[in-house]
Amino acid sequence: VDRVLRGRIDDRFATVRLGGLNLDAREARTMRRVKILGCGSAYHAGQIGAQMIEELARIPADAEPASEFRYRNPVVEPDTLYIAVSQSGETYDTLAAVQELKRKGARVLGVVNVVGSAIARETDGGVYVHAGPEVCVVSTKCFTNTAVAFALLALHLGRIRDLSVADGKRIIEGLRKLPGQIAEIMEQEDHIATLAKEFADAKSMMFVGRVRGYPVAREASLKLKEISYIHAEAYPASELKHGPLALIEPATPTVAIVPRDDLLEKNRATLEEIKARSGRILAVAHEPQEKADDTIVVPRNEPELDPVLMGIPLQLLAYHTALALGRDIDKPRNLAKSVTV
Ligand code: F1P
Repeated sequence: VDRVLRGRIDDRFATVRLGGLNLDAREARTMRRVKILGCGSAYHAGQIGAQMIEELARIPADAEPASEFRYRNPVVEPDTLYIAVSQSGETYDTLAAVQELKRKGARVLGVVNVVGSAIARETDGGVYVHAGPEVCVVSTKCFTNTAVAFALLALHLGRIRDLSVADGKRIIEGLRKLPGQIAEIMEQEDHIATLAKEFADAKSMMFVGRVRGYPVAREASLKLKEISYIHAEAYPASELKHGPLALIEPATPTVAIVPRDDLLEKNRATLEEIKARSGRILAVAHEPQEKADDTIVVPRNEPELDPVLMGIPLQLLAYHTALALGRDIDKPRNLAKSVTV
């Protein structure tokens, strides 16, 4: 944890690194709020991060699209820690939000992939996520790595604020298991590709997830939209009954992200509500779901790390759906490597 957070992960980047958190223990103890800003996948990774910070460090935290934040004359508070998230480090909306916050005297950290990028240079500190230098328009590895960086950050803040050492150990052990578990998920690629062929005919798809599953649902629906151009909606599972259930019908498949064992009954009820409307269901869960037509089974880890693992099969689902439709995945329409306007 310390190695990553102090920016010492790779000395090759010595001159351009964000330099670690740059946050002393007193600041970390008195901080009252964390606000995370980013666009697209970076925003969704920020939503995961906000949940982790609330859960593991017990600091109120939320995420907001940077593209909206800067147009609404936000209240900037001195005891709020702002964190900008960006794969490219060049996204204009996120950079502009950082600059605006700095003008107002806020402390802004970055969670960034591209070394030496504009956001990395403008922030007061932060971490690189080291998701690789490959030029890829659609963020995938970076989304996963950013979620891991937030788990480390949440642990670090929790530790400074004297929260449970047992939690820290539990999460660190969970993080160690991730590479092997990700390999297990990748072994299901053929199964996921078969499912994707079935979904390629859909005009519209619904993604639902409860609590930790919700940012994953949002990200999965964005991936599908970005590269397959299939219309997709994402809803928090508990919001379905407030209107969107009307959209469920046989021609609109639903992907339900249902990891939490403690919410098993609620999740089952959601699946039943969808099934009652003859909607086809693909569940992403730790064990096969009786009410679903298919389940992608994701290995069990610590519950806080579920979003890290559950996003991966759905990135693969979007990829194979786009492939089945003959889309140019590396050059999706209307999407640039970094959105600079
Ligand atoms: C933000 C973003 C990506 C998306 C696409 C367009 O980029 O919305 O999430 O996949 O590349 O830009 P970034 O700030 O994370 O580089």
